[in-house]
Amino acid sequence: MKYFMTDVHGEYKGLELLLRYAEIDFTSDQLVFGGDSINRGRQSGKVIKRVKELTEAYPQNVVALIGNHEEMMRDYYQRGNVLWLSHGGKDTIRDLEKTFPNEKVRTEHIEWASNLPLVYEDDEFVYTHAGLNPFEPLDKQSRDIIWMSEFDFYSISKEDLMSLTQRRPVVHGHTPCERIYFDGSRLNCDMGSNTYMIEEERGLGLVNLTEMTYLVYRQYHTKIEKREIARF
Ligand SMILES: [Mn+2]
Repeated sequence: MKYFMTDVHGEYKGLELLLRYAEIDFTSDQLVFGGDSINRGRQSGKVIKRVKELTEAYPQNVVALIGNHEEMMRDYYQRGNVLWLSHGGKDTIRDLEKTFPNEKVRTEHIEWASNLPLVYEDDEFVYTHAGLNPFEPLDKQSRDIIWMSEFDFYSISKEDLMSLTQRRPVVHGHTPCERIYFDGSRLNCDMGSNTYMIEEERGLGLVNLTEMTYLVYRQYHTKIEKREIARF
């Protein structure tokens, strides 16, 4: 089975419950994280720790990508750009200090999360945080793609996108959506974890790309629902 999870945004409890509920076998199943593990939620440190552990324990089957929130953290530590502090960074710094009291261990985790790749591909799908530029080769995409708005990404013609990916659909997150739809070339899997203004609407999705179904953890009710991915 191939799984995808994105925009966890510090929702450690939901992450754990979904992984357990899905009974993922990390020795044979594949799991890709689409970035934005941190900020907004309370447990960014634990999410980074868990995702890092999984990628190191199962390097063939678990992959993590960078999102714009990790990019803001990267820009803060590498260049002193304070944008991150007003997007949840202040709380995340406190949480990282709590989760990793040892400074060396903390720095290791920050550097790991700051240096994740922009794109991952397998024989069926291409994975990225927010979008792709159809006019740059997949292995030479600019860092801007992790900020791409849903409007810009979905303005790209299906033909241009499919010619870039050699007919593989693009699996991504970044912009919260209420339901996961597959338009034949794109699949947005961000369900608004710790992001939607209305708490009842906040969800974290675990997408099964092999079955084209997904589990959604509703944060407010702390319960999991299973759904089919809609196609149009
Ligand atoms: Mn996000």
